[in-house]
Amino acid sequence: MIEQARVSLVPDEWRRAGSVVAIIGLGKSGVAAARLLAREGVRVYASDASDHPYAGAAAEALKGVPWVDVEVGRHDLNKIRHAAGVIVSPGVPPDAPVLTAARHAGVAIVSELDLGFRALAALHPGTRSIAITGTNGKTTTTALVAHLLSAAGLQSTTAGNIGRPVTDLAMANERYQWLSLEVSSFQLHDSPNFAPEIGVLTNLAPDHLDRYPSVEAYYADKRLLFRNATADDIWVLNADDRLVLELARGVAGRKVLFSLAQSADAWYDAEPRVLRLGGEPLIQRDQLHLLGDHNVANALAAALAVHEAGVPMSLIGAGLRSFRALPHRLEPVREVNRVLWINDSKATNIAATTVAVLAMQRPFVLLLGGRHKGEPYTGLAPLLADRCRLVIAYGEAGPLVEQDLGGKVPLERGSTFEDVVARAGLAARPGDAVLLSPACSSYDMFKNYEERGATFRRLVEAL
Ligand code: UMA
Repeated sequence: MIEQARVSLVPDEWRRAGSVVAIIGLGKSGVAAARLLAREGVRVYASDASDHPYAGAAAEALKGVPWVDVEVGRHDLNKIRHAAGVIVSPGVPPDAPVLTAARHAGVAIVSELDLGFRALAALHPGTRSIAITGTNGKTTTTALVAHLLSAAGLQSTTAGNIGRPVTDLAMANERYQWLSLEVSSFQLHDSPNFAPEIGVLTNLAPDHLDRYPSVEAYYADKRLLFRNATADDIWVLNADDRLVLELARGVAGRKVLFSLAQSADAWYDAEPRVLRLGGEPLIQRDQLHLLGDHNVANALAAALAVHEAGVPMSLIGAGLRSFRALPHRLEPVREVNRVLWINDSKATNIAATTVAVLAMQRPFVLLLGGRHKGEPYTGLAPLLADRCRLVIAYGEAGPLVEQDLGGKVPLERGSTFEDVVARAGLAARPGDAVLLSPACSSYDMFKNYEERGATFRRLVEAL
């Protein structure tokens, strides 16, 4: 449980006359953090290096808020060096010059997640949290956890990387018994006070190599999920992932395991196609309306987490049966002339595209490309040999995709996103699927993966 006595909402020195706290980045996180601090009477200098910060209109609106000094287009390093503290948005890399300047000046840097978690403890004592991290599956698992808690009649909601900054939730006049928090490695960095009652680690695979110097550095940030582990905590771990088990080795608390391959606290019994929890049958595979075995793993993880939170088996089963795929995550969009179009725009790395490809039960055309994130595409080739009719490589990564996969699988290059969808329509035959699972970020052509997925949906609906 988050204890009020343990942490105050903000450090006392931030409230002193003359103190200013610097907020770096004015996306959703920075805007929410600025609002919270201003409400608490803390003076804020909030800046974004871009002329067009992600949350443009919201950042603009902050300009009218008393106590907040907003600057877009640059960071005033002098103000930041003299700040009482720095709140950093997850999208700002630790080696950004602005953070290096703060660090050299001895200014403490904390994440927006940390600020939000402290604020929750102070403003909503007694609220408990289940934190979900891992390379893939964390958003679906986070949504599933909240869905299962709500279906069991508990007051619950989601926050964190899934979309709503934790600071925003802390500020709201809403009361919850349990929170389902998706936390990214970026958010875990600089979060010394983060201490969920239950933590879920879905899986680990290389990702974000455009930001981290090594895969070990990325895993080290993931390990910060356990930084405040105590004997009372519960850790829900993937028994099929050696890296997950290694990362959690020696961590205080009770560990419970889920598996697709072997008997565990929650596991998939493949022969009768039954998901089991605590040795008892939970639901039939067919009653879970999600594509792919990886989603069975997500369902087992979520079931185990809420079971540990006290939800009875029968209510977990009913909740799993009523859950539907989230937008942009292996989301069936539409069937046209017996071709199923699937939006998996959220797949921004090789591991995510791998699970999508493994989930395909029919021949498929794969749309692969966007902004390259550092990993080679060669590992996909053996998986595509069986059912992939055609790869359409596009975006900035198009030449690299072609270099890695050309000659190994049928491949052609697309130009605009409209052209890519049109080519897919021509190549797919009745009974096929068209899978947008790009293995790349979207920033070469779109604002974010949501915009890429929404564009795909719009083009598919116009077919
Ligand atoms: N910026 C600077 N200076 C720099 C670098 C960046 O000012 O040196 C600015 C950018 O111009 C931009 C802002 O910082 O305006 C970036 O903010 P942000 O990217 O942190 O954006 P938010 O809107 O606050 O969104 C963040 C998460 N974004 C990232 O981690 C990249 C959102 O996760 C999250 O939903 C939100 O907080 C609420 O918690 C998105 C994401 O892509 C979905 N996450 C990654 C993923 O899932 O793979 C980790």
